[in-house]
Amino acid sequence: MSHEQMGVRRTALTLARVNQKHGFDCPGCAWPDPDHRNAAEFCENGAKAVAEEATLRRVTPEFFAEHAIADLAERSDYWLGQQGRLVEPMYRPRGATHYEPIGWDAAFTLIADRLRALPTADAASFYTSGRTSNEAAFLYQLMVRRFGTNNLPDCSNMCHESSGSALSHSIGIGKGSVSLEDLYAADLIMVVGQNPGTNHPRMLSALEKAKKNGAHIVTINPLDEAGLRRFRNPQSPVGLLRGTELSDEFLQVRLAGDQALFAALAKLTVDAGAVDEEFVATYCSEYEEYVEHLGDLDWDQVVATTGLDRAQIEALAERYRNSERVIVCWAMGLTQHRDAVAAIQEITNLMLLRGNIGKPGAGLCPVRGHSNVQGDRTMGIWEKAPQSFLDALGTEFGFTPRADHGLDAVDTIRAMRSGDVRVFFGLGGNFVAATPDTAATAAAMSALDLTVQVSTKLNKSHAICGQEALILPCLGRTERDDQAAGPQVVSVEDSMGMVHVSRGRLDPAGEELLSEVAIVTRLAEKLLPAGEVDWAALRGDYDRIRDHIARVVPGFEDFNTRVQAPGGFALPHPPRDERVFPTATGKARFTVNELSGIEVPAGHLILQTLRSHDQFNTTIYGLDDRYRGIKAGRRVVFVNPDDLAELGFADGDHVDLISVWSDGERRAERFRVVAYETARGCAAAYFPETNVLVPLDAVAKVSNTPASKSVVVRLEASTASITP
Ligand SMILES: Nc1nc2c(c(=O)[nH]1)N[C@H]1C(S)=C(S)[C@@H](COP(=O)(O)OP(=O)(O)OC[C@H]3O[C@@H](n4cnc5c(=O)[nH]c(N)nc54)[C@H](O)[C@@H]3O)O[C@H]1N2
Ligand SMILES: Nc1nc2c(c(=O)[nH]1)N[C@H]1C(S)=C(S)[C@@H](COP(=O)(O)OP(=O)(O)OC[C@H]3O[C@@H](n4cnc5c(=O)[nH]c(N)nc54)[C@H](O)[C@@H]3O)O[C@H]1N2
Ligand SMILES: [Mo]
Repeated sequence: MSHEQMGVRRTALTLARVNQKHGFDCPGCAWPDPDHRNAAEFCENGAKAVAEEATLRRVTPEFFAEHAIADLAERSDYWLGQQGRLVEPMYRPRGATHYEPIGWDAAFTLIADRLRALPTADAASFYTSGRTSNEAAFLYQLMVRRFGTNNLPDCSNMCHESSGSALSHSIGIGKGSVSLEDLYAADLIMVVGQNPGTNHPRMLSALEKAKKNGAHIVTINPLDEAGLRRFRNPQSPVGLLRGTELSDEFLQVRLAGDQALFAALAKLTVDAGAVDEEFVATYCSEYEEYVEHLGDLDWDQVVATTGLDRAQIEALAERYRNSERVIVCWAMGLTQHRDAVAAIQEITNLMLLRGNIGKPGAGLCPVRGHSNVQGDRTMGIWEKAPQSFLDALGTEFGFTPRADHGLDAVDTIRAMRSGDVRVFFGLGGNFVAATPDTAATAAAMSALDLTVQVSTKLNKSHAICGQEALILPCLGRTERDDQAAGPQVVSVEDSMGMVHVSRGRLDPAGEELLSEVAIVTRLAEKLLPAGEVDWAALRGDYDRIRDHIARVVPGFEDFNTRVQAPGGFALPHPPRDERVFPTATGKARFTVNELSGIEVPAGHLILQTLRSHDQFNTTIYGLDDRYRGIKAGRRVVFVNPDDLAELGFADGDHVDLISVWSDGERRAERFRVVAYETARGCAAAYFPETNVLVPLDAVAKVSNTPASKSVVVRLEASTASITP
């Protein structure tokens, strides 16, 4: 596929430069690179992400003249992505049926005029997707805050927000506490609610090394995901290793059963007298309350909620207490549930019981998705940034940033719906397709006065757009970024808090393309009073942006020098580095959360919405899901064969999926049933197609993340004749 899109020579040149010392950071995922990089430290899915960006196809003004916006809105995400790279700024005037070309300067003037005409700065919301570089993100949030709002939703709100909420409370920092070296030194690694074979293929190499060093690997998932069981080295397209079983043990937990599972493991650890008393006494608070709460654990509820045997749980508890160094890794299988924050805090509780944090080979490892989603947060892309950050930003730039909280992703949709938000600006991403409740969100988006999308590729959010709309095409990470002071590099932060440079080398896809930094600074020049910030100087030389970052963000001192080091540098993490826990109690906090399962009426299933092997979020690379045996189709629903029999359906039937929620029913038509070994009572289907089923108000407590992995549905024989 890469060859077809990029041409053979370009493919070879491009792939050789992914994650190399003088190359660009892989846009595929946020998994870190080993110190001694393999000459071919890329993976099949990293290659697809690069090919998608380096494609030779172009979306030209002629294309937009040919295709009405209404026509584009009918196309699939797959078709839209296949059209190629966006190369010219495009504008939809109010009432127009088509996009037409517009000059950059006119585009920036138009956005600034519309923003300034709003009754309040809070009538605009500024979204970010996680590919944006540190430099662009920092300037973007500065511009937005200087404009006067904290409405800075980002893809994190739909992703690892639950991890951030849980960990900030419990250990005082919302980031994971392990490095790659820790993985190699662990005795026990639990991979919970994550499918690394597809979504973090380079993690498999790390797990393989950990296993060689003696780690025992346990996976906890409703699905027996292929990469973990039938591992092939992702470094090699054909697979160097044959048939290694990476995972030693598989616990087929029910959807949303993890909180109960980890509470049970904690209870068994306490009952066995295996608590690290010294660690708990020295570093933790609220232990007594927690142990008292564990005393009430109801085993019947645990078995019902997890779908696991008590004996299985006891065996894992024994393994846990006999392991000196334990790491728990997790991703969306934990974060996208109503009680996600509680489940992650339960994992933290278990880890605290035995001091599995702040020592080599142990710790908490939320595995981030987008390649710079963690860095964007560090740079202040956060609707509720801490006051210390706002103070430092204000001091550096001579203004007083607002201290109140802005809108996150879900609240942005609510505010669009109520008319309080009138302008949407997206720095990357595909808001309409990635967010829940597609019908409601699309209606809200279409009613806006203005939408602006800074993008590399065509997507649904260009087609389902505001009354006035702009598409601003930008450079991708693989491309050379020439500015006044010469070629520029940007920086990113991986999932383990390592910051390093990314240097694009390919010729830009079009002459008109601007970098994200250039787009933000040129808009800022039009929008904000002159003379406050020398935006042009920052645009000309990104070192100057990094000088500001060095003074504002803790851990970035001497940024320009340190980022040049091979492999970059590590950001401080007090719990990991020195067992310091900057929480409200000054200690690591045990947290009490009541167990409450999901109510599933008879005849219903819990549906999780997940990724196929052939997509990157809303970008669809192809229609197969090789690891799950699916060919040429995405409208499939995986259901346990026993559940199928009970419900009166069979493999190959076509069904509508109907989700039930307090405000009514939502329907997704015509999915092919696939009998599949998932946990009983659970089903799975791909997003974004199933986002129509996720109610806007079905969110995780505290984090407000859409609960897109626990949608209560029923199946109905499909009467729709054509596949939508
Ligand atoms: N190729 C590729 N790479 C990607 C992405 C991509 O789309 N394509 N997306 C990137 C992004 S933004 C992210 S956030 C990550 C996502 O990475 P993942 O979190 O691996 O992505 P999902 O496909 O959502 O898979 C969720 C996994 O959790 C399991 N699961 C679901 N619910 C539960 C539960 O209640 N309990 C447990 N224990 N398991 C559960 C599912 O069966 C599945 O294995 O990947 C990143 N990398
Ligand atoms: N039902 C359900 N919904 C989900 C999820 C789920 O598991 N289930 N997962 C959620 C998660 S974890 C996430 S992170 C979100 C993802 O939400 P988003 O980040 O909003 O979506 P993406 O599909 O990653 O965005 C793809 C678009 O980004 C643009 N793009 C790509 N590279 C660049 C770049 O370098 N610069 C710029 N400016 N634009 C670029 C392209 O135009 C492309 O079309 O979706 C969430 N939605
Ligand atoms: Mo994500």
